[in-house]
Amino acid sequence: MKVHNINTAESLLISMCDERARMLQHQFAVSVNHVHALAILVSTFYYNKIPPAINQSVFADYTDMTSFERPLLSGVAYAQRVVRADREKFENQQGWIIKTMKKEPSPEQDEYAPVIFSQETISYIEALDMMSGEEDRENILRARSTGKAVLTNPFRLLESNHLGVILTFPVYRWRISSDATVDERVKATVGYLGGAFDVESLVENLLKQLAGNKDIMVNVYDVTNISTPLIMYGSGANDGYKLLSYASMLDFGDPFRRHQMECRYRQKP
Ligand code: WA2
Repeated sequence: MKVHNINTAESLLISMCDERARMLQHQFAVSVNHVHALAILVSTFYYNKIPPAINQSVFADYTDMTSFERPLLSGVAYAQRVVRADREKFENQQGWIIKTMKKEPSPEQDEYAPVIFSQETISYIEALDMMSGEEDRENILRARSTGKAVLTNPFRLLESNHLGVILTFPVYRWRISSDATVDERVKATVGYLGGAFDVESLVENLLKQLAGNKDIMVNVYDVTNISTPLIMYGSGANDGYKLLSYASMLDFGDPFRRHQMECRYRQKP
């Protein structure tokens, strides 16, 4: 790309960065909304209907047919809350034992969050206790005590090993008022509906489709802790044309976290 005026180059960079941030934020929000609806689906048709109208095969079909609604998610799953006293009964009913995220039989814990339903794209997390992974566990605890959608730090996801974040919604046994206490929320928790944002490959796909993609470098950071930004997308390498850069704000809907997109030219414009 050649422009003869640095102001033109700068306004072009700003508009390209803002456009990308807007698109990413939109696709993120759409995906989060649909996972919210899935959490309500499980509550309605698994817990509030006798006999339950959802099993693994129904969940797999439904999530497969609606995957177009969640463009940035590589898969969704439901993990049921199981307390220590109920583990044996639960395992007998399921016909399998709870495993850790390292695929070993789970040692005894106060409580577990084994996956009982999963979209086929991430079927490898079936039977895994999501509380045995640090990032997933923090999400589960924060989701159930706030009642809100929460996101993890960026980290390497299971199997794909792609950089991404996990989204978690709590599922409560009964309708819970919006001013319920943390204690009431924890007591009412029956499980967690979540999904994996495969940022590394799905954001790449999104950006590839846009004009000017070859001219600019895009990095996305979790800047919740401003002194230690965490790379979420991009190489993070400090190269490209350093004299001109721009950061667009991103809002992924978790008020506990801050994200931003940083853009610069690959070469002097
Ligand atoms: N799902 C897919 N890949 C993962 C992962 C995960 N968690 N964690 C690490 N790699 C069922 O919060 C509940 C999904 C966790 C939800």
